[in-house]
Amino acid sequence: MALVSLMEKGLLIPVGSELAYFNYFWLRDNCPSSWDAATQERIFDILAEADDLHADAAEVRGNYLWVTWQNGHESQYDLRWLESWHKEDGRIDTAIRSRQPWYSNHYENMARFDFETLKERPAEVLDWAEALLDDGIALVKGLPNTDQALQSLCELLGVVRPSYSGLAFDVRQKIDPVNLAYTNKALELHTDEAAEEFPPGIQFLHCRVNDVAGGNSLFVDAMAVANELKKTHPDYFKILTEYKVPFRYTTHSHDIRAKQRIIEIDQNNGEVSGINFSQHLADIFDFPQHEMDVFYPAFRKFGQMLQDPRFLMTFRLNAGECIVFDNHRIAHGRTSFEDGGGLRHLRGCYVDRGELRSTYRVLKAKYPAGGRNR
Ligand SMILES: O=C(O)CCC(=O)C(=O)O
Ligand SMILES: [Fe+2]
Repeated sequence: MALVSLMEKGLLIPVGSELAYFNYFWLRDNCPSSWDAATQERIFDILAEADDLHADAAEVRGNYLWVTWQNGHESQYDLRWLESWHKEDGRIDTAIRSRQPWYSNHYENMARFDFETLKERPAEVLDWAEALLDDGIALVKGLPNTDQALQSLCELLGVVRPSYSGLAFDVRQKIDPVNLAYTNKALELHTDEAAEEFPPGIQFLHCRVNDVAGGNSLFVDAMAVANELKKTHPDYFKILTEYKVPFRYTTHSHDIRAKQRIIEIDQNNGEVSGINFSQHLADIFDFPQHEMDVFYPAFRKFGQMLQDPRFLMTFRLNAGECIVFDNHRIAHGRTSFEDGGGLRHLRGCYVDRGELRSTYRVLKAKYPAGGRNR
């Protein structure tokens, strides 16, 4: 029989060919009886336990570790469950996937979905969510020319999150525009709302009308660009992952400010998860002047690489299409369009990436094979 050794703050138990250590607070906190069956929330209070919480006895019986605590409570732990935590893969997250870089020729291969099918088939929503996790971008077709269509599409992924532009924003030429998007001017590659404390995650741009000459859409996989920068200029890459850069958005009634890293790293797997980039909204950099000597070359190089035709996907967004993309990972922009030559109207919304991942986990558990082969 496997021998369990009781130590001062935890116990040692053989797991395969190793001795695994488990802390007493952790074990007691995660006794199977700690969880409410209906809500799956913890109903046990570790704060109320003794400071010197320890097991009085512990032994392996069959496939379980039995622990008797000093107050008489008994816990049973599945040995396979303990082993997975010992190997540090106890909580599998299906939403942590490997991002696939893409380049200028991605338009043909971009994942495409149909609005009506998405509404009818949750497994198709899973594929859509997977494309957003892996590629950071997907095109949805067949949206009617209504505000509700966009709202309904967003709600298939999660709750619409407001931003300083409200619950949704209409991109069209306006009299007295508060930002460049509401003119016919070109929009440099950018990520939206870097001036917000938490810039929005998934962006939806529903093309309602597009009759103008010009106004083509620009998209770049900034992860692919940042990965390239890491290879060619590792020092620049490091600088852009460390410095926190001020962004600012002002209107008659706003003065929104936040500091962001230009390149963001996914703490789960070390991948580049996104960027914050907008020359329109970058505030006056406030580092000591000598640090500008190192910051500007890195910032300029990365910005120039974003514009490299190798990475730039350009296409025309048509009425009834909605481009959906990770606002952190994918930089976007548009070319200028002719003034007075027709109408161009896009309506935008955001859903946070946490909602996307949640939807993905739930659907992946229900439809492991997805809706079709991607
Ligand atoms: O007009 C477009 O195609 C994009 C608009 C945009 O990027 C924005 O409103 O931030
Ligand atoms: Fe934008």
